[in-house]
Amino acid sequence: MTKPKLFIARKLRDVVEARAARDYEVILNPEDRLFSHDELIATCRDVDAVLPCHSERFSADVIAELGPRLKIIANHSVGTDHVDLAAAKAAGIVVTNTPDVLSDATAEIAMLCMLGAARRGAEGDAMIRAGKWDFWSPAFMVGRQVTGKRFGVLGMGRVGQVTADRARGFGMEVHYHNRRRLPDHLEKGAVFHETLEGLLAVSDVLSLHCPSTPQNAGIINAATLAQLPERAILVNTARGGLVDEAALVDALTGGRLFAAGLDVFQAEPGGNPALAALPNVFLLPHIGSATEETRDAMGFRALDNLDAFFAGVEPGDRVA
Ligand code: 8YV
Repeated sequence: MTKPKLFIARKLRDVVEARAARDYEVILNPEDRLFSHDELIATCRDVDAVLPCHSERFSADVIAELGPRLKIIANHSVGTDHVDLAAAKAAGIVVTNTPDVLSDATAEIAMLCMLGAARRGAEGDAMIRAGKWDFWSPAFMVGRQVTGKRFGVLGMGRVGQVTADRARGFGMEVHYHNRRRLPDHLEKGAVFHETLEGLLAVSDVLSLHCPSTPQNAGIINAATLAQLPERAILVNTARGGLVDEAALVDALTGGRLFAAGLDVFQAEPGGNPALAALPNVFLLPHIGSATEETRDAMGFRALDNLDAFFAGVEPGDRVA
């Protein structure tokens, strides 16, 4: 039987690529570079399946060019905002994602962002590396303690719930806003706020875990930042598009916010130079799921979805 032809859009872990090569005729991207719009179309037109990351944008105009051969986009990501799901559905292309397996890794990065922001991790690291640590006093580099503070979760899905568990481990009181209230066994005593405003008012730390949809674009902006408690901390490990970065810069420079811990940006790769210029921002380059364990699990999960599809079974993680 001929193997389906699969384009693996970015470099994956060797074990994942080896399993893929066993069951598929694999096209790799050995230089691991971001394909242009035209290259993506040309490559995907000639395969039965593609396994992309969040970096490959399958907009409606890309999907319109893909022709009859491509049958499935098996994402190596939980987020699917890089794929126009309606266009894929209309074109008869199945779309899957990789939920659950990255929740722990992303929750760890959210804690790193929170602590890096609260305890001035970036500032301290930069000072020593620059050879500028020439002073110490009890008044030096004083941050904010998170223990006993209120941890606000915007979007209490899988990642939000695991992140809330980690925050509980730091003795924080969990609050959340979500489309629906969770059942008791998932809520675990967290305080549900029916409105975003209700959550903002109590979030000493606000951590974003909602999907990036057109409705959520810029949901954290000058008006919403102004509703946080004085000197709150913003953590974003979800998507850069959720935050109006110019408003965030203003809130951080004006002292309205104490600090921010950010793993995602509107412009990636690269980030935002105005944010990078501020001492009270802890920055990471979109590495929420970047652990050996999680990257293996994500790769295998994407291959499980492909295997199911080509065996004529409904993939477990179908989103369109
Ligand atoms: C990835 C992500 O880093 O899952 C997501 O939505 O943003 C990240 O986990 C990425 O897409 C890895 O392929």
